[in-house]
Amino acid sequence: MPTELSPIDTAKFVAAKQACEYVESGMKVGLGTGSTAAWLVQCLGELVRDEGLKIQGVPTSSRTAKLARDVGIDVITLDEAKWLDVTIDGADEYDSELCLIKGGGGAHLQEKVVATASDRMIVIADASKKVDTLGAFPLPIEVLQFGARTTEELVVETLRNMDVLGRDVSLRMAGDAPFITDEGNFIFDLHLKRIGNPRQMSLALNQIPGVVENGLFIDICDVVVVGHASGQVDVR
Ligand code: ABF
Repeated sequence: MPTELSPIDTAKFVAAKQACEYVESGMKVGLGTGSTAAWLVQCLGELVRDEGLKIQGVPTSSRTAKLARDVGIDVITLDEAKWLDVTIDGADEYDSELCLIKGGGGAHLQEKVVATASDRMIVIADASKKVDTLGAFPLPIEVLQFGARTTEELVVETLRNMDVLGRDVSLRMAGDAPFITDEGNFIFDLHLKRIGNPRQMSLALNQIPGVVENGLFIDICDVVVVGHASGQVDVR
């Protein structure tokens, strides 16, 4: 383990390290985005360099692609891979049914495409990501720039009919300008506080034409590897 890690980084690191157990030589591996996934990419890079692990990695963002190349992982596109053995990624929240909120890092569209094209999705997280009910973390939705204000109106209208506690919608910013995803889209963050029915919410949002994809992952995650500041790891 790297020396002098903060408690939160210790938790993320041990989860990432443990998740490397799901990776074997010859596999095509989806590489997530975010600070926990960055530890995973570092750990896999070490295995490639020091232990002769041979994998092909499909990154879920331009950030992860750069990091993976920097640590010596053979990077290919999803179209080159076609199908993956496993994807390992972080999450913003997970519940007891392994439903997730993702997209705090702005990459949930590629993350969902890659995870859905994988035999297994392993989430790596520190213990703070576990919730009884999803929704305290704002739910990101990626939307087309074209007609974004109209899409926002339709989202607000849709939320009126849903089982949620909050209904605020905000355009994600990067400084003074809107945040732009790798696909050239905007992100709205939905401050819902509590999502009573994540499945219904996901379907309703994705029916709005300007919505490209929402950050709810339902029936996609197979395992959550939870790291603790003590160095202990649980698998759920
Ligand atoms: C990605 O990174 C995202 O989907 C999620 O938003 C975020 C988790 O970040 P971190 O690992 O930094 O907490 O997995």
